[in-house]
Amino acid sequence: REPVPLIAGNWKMNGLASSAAEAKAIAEGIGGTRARVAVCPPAILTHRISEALADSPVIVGGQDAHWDDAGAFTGDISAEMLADAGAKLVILGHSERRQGYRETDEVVRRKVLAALRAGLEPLVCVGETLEEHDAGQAHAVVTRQVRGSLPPELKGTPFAIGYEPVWAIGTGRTPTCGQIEQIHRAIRDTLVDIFGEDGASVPILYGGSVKPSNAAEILHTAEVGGALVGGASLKADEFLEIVRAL
Ligand code: G2H
Repeated sequence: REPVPLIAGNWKMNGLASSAAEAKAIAEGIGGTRARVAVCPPAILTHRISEALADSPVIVGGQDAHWDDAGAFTGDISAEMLADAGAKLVILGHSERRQGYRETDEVVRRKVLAALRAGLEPLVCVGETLEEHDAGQAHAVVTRQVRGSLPPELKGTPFAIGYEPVWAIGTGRTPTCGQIEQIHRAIRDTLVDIFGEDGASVPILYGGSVKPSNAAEILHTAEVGGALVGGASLKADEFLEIVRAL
């Protein structure tokens, strides 16, 4: 089975109540795409954006969730809370969490399990730093992250991978399509190795400075099953241009 492409907007720490209008504009503009389209607003907007997108095929996602279901974790949000507010998906292990909050593969793996308990589809991010890239370790780092972050319990349930080279995030620098294809193939081989045939239908998204001007070429690269879009997902018209580039 071919993966169904997924194009997800990661708003990061951007957006206020007024962004419900932006979400609506996205829903109104996606007609005809063969991709699944998701927006991942800050957690506090999950409910409001879900309401704005009710009756639309656009999926709402979280950007992170705790590994436990409930308890004394001041400031944290559980996967169940995201689901309760209308989310269907959750980004886990984004490099901004791995770097800024020292999340390890083990932490990400536990968060994936929490997402599964809550019925959320995990979108698990991996990617090498500039140092690792320059040292020729991209392949090794990324496959190690895939193995370490994905629990066997994922077998048979929908999930997606986001490959985001850290040096390409918000920097305007993007790898060549050849480089993207190479890493995506390594991720695919690892997924098939872990999950057998099921691994072949997992969408592998590219993320890192995807914008209208480079979207078509990236989205048409072999083994690219969609995009995780940050900065260019904040304005509906830019995000829609990316969706239409597929
Ligand atoms: C990578 C990406 C979205 P941007 O983090 O997750 O952000 O498109 O701004 O590089």
